[in-house]
Amino acid sequence: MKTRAAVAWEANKPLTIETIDLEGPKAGEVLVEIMATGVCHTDAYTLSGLDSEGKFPAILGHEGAGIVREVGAGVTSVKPGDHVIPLYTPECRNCKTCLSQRSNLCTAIRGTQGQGLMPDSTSRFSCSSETVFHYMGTSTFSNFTVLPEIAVAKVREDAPFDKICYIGCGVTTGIGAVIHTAKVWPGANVVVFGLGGIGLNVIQGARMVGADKIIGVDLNPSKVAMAKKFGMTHFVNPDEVGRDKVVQAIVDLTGGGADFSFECIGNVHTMRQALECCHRGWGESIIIGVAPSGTEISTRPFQLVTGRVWRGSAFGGARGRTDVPKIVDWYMEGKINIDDLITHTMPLDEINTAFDLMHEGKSIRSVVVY
Ligand code: NAD
Ligand code: AHE
Ligand code: ZN
Repeated sequence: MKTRAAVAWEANKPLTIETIDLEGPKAGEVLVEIMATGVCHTDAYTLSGLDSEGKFPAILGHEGAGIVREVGAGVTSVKPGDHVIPLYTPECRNCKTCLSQRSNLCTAIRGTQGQGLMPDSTSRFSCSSETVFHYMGTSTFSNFTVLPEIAVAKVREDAPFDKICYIGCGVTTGIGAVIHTAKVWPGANVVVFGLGGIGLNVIQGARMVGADKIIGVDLNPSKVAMAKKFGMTHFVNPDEVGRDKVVQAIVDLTGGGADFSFECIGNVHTMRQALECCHRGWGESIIIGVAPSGTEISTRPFQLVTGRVWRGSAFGGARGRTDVPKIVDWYMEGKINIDDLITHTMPLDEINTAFDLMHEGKSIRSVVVY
């Protein structure tokens, strides 16, 4: 079939809207009509050329919601008409990792996904006979996309696509990192580096679990009002306190250091600060931000010897097919706020504006509605 998609032909070039060819679903796969997709900083990261797995030409996008239109042979868990959220972290429930119940990082299709291909090592997308690669197994910047059955979460049908698409990455990543990865306890002091589409969901998650102080760190003071609305109690602007004094400012604010910190920027310098502002003996720092390939984190080993813990979180530690429908329910029950974080909505033709707004620090989340 033909479908409209925003194609990334090469790094650092605007996406162009094309009519492309899409092959139908093979065994174990489903065809999904994407109704809406968010634009996450990770899409911009890959478009920047700094992602070691970035392949071009590709159809980016990993924060979508849509409707199953066709299923391939053997598909049993969804049917045409079902509403779904694509999962860049699938849940096969059969691999060593899924069976371990210790991690959400399902390995069933991770190898081909990182190569921009479907599990049979081919692409379903092409444009004028040229292969176009998939991205994160989802490619939600295409109106229609093909996904493995294990990479869709079936969700309730009364939930609005233009809001729940954000659960496909940012909402789940931020709230999940608090509840699944860090297991933040009531009364904990929490620090959030980066008050963007992810960090604000960490703040919302921290407030949900009853954190005490929730300290935000960002260079952009225009993020403060929204962060306060979601639960931030204190703000640290590195340009005001001095970039080399951020750790001390947080240690002072928390009476010794944070119980938990979350790095939601993707910068190895702030990752170090996030670790070092944690409380001696037990403070845990969770890396969420994706740093450019080739960069490395560093700290004095003494920081770890004295009890600080460095951890990471992908997709908030959430098991997609199990946890995503529950987060949709939380939204529909008014337990979490998504609407206020979606600051911009646009048609596919204007998708490059979403990247511009992100780089200019003017948006939290932009959502493309097909
Ligand atoms: P965003 O652009 O919306 O927000 C980033 C924020 O960081 C902005 O508010 C910006 O002002 C702030 N910032 C930038 N440099 C800073 C600095 N040096 N000091 C303080 N603040 C600074 O991005 P986002 O969509 O929230 O994504 C954040 C990061 O999380 C990205 O690296 C993204 O790739 C990553 N991410 C990871 C996962 C995961 O599963 N681990 C999921 C989604 C996104
Ligand atoms: N290809 C990148 C990896 C980027 C990365 O870490 N991605 C996160 C999700 S970001 C969503 O916005 C993730 O899920 N990681 C686990 C995994 O298996 O990729 C690079 O830098 O090489
Ligand atoms: Zn993302």
